[in-house]
Amino acid sequence: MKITDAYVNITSPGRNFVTLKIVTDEGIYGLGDGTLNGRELAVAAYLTEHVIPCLIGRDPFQTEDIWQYLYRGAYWRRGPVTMSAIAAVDVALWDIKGKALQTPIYNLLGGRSRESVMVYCHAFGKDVGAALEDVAKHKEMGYRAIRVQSGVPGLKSTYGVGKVAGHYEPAERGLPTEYEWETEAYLRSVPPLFSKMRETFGEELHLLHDCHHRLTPIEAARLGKELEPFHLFWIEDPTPAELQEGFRLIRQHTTTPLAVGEVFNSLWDAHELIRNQWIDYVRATVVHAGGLTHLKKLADFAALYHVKTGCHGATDLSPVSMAAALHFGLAVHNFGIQEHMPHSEETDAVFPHQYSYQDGYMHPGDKPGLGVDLDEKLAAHYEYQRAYLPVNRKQDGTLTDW
Ligand code: KDG
Ligand code: MG
Repeated sequence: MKITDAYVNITSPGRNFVTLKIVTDEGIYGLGDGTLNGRELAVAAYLTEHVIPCLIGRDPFQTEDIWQYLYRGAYWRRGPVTMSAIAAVDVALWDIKGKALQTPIYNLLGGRSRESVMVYCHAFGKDVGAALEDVAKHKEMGYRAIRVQSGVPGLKSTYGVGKVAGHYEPAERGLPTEYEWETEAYLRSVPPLFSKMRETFGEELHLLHDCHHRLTPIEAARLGKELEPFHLFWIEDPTPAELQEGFRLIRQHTTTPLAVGEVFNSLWDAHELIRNQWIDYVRATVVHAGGLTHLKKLADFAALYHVKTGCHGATDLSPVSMAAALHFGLAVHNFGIQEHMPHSEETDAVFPHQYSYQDGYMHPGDKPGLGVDLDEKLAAHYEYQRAYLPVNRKQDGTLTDW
């Protein structure tokens, strides 16, 4: 089998998605997601200008060699644009492989290690009362694990809390929105939020929280310690992880489990975190971390150190990535949990898919390959719209992590 053509589709059914389609001489095609929120066209150009010309004529079964060719062969390594482009190619090739062999991708990654994949959803509210209502609603929908974010008294906006109830989409059209931040107010607000959650919902429900890179290690240590009585499943991205050693300090002070890595692009971003057992869950995703070929290596490395997966699954990852994540989650032994932020109806219509949700668990379906398609005609109705993630400033005007 040979690759005869490949092209990038950019569509915006409510939000932007970049999809790579790779076509072969046997008529089988594969899809890969290359969406990088707020920087979509950089990945599209990287693919169109630099990657696609190198793919034509290659054997799509050579996932390892093509991965190495695009990674090592480029000389310039890593970074979100490069690694998302490589991921798009890699996932599309696995899709082709599965279709050619008439088997779902999870069978090519080791087969089923479980019946289905536990997912966590997002609940939020402008205050504790509204967050309680939203958690109750999601519990009713069958979720066993719920991420909880709430507004911070004194701040006009904060990460994870939508302007309207029930809907949160961080990227906004136009130039970046500015959010406001004050660490002390945030740190004061989180423990009472989770105290109320436990008091209301008991111990069984898994509760998660995303700090979204906003704390220093010692502030994160304080938060982790104060949350210990409420037995969280994890706190996520407590501090920016460029300095992997920062997690040593957090770890020395708290038994609250730590998850990190939605912005990671490779195993090397998590190498020290895993090797030193400073984290419990690694959140790197199939799209931003070089595809299934690389993520499988990362997961296998993490398994040696009792670190589990907890892959990113926000709506800026297209249904193509969601399907890939579910095949991966069904197969890898050290699966922990998968994030699930359901896509809009418009997005689901553009990407018809086999995966399904039931009672807090998801399944990728048993169709050969990924089990996702792209309706190109429908996609053409939704033109790309420039959008950005917000930026964040402290109350004195200093730019800080969003
Ligand atoms: O594009 C940025 C989002 O994917 C991110 O803000 C979502 O932190 C996030 C999460 O945990 O889903
Ligand atoms: Mg996050």
